[in-house]
Amino acid sequence: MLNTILEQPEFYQKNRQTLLEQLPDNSVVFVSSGAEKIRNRDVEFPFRAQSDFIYLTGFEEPDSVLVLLKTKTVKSHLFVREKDPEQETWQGRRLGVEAVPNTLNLDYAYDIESLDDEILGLLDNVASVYVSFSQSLDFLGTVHSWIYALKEQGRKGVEAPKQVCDLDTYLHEMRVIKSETEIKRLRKAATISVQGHLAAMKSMQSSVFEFQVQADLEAAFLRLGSPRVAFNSIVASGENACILHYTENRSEIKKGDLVLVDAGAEWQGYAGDITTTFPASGHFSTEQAQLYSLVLNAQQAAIDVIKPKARYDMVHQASIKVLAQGLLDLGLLQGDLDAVLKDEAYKRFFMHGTGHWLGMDVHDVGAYKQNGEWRAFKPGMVVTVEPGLYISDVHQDVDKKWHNIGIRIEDDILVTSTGREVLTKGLPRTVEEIETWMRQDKEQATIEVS
Ligand SMILES: [Mn+2]
Repeated sequence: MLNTILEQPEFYQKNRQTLLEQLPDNSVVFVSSGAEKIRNRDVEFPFRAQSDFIYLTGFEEPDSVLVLLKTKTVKSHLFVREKDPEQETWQGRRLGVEAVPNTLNLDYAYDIESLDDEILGLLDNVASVYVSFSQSLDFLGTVHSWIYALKEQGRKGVEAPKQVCDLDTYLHEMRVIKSETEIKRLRKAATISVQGHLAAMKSMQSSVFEFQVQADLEAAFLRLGSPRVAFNSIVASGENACILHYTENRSEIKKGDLVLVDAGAEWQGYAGDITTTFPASGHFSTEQAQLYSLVLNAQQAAIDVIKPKARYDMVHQASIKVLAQGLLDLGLLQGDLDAVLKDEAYKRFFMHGTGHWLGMDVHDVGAYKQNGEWRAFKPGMVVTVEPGLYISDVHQDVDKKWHNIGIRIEDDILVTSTGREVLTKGLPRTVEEIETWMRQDKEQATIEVS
């Protein structure tokens, strides 16, 4: 039983076909799965193949290279690690060369060890090479070394490729618009992520430290079958929540703290991405509640603008407008709304964007602007909406009662033909809903225990 093969090989076959249809004749595509990385001594980081590679193969082993050739015919070639009983006993099962064609619906397979030799034969008379310009320089260097080797053979009549093109232009544009299969997977990743966040809130009954909340959050992901987190979980209490990518998760949670959890599960290669912010005690202070409700209003205003043909930047515009007005109303900013928006004074408390594409990568690929214009939404696009406010002792001029409050609220939104669908449904979101949920949950838990 191999765990490195994803479901529905036909989905990946379709992706390869759609990609090649867009490329000119006499083209070749190279996509690498990536290599394992040493963490320390002989311990490796958990391996996760590059998303482009998974998108075209449904396969997750390291040291694999996909070669798609579009000449007179269209052929797919995959280089993988050969089977090796001894290595597999120590390191884990491998698919092996022989099983590739039938298992992954690919035409030819080879041992990765023979890559440099085989590739030169495949590249003869190919005019254009397509490779991701956002992939590691190591791989781009390897591709260049093949072209160089072919050029060396020019006197023997070998014709080397004449241009290297950015595969991202085609492949990442495909990945921006999600198919039905992808939407199902994103929905599942969202559902598991919601369950993890509920577990994190419930965890407050028995947790003293951030890492204990993380344990319950990620336990829920794993229990529901997610093989890994989509990105390193953030469990940030009090002032830590003002560090946007805080992942240490080591602090003791104080009773009056807000706890910010930004985490998502992965499902069949697709990411969930949710942020919840809730009071450790189950009860918001006045200032926490005021800021929280403001962020929630901003999020709702931002979500409301998402529909086909709305421009991407309208989401951010809607959220900063609500946040800026709210900060003025609370006396945290001075002046009038137009001035605050124009000179971006709100950036002191809200310094990031309101969202990003979501897909196989949590910050998914795809252009945000086209020809200098923010692009318009289309059905099948998936974005996160995640306004926030962060006030800490960095803001010395701000009354201390606002300090150490970091709030972010994030959901995953699918653009549909008629508007939008929130994929991450099922979380208590308003101040009242959260307080009620945490109180009820405590009561239920007490009943369970007794
Ligand atoms: Mn996000």
